[in-house]
Amino acid sequence: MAFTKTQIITQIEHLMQQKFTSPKEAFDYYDTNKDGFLTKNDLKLLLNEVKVNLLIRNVVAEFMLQSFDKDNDGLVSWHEFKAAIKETKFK
Ligand SMILES: [Ca+2]
Ligand SMILES: [Ca+2]
Repeated sequence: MAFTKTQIITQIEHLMQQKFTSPKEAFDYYDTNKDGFLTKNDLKLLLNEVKVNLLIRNVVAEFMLQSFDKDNDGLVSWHEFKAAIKETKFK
């Protein structure tokens, strides 16, 4: 199954507009342990909600982590998340 960063971001954007009022609210929701970072598992939770197939979820989570994680610490900070979402038209 093919997927691109744009397609995934678009899916996430739709989810957020339906479920959340702001990207920060979404970030806080998926940051389950409230340490200010999203782990790969947190991203998988998000991908579950945007109906990414279970078979590719792990691959997509890895892909998202790599494209969002600018400082390569293996975590997505609020700053990195915001920067990724900013590429969309989310308001
Ligand atoms: Ca966390
Ligand atoms: Ca990071």
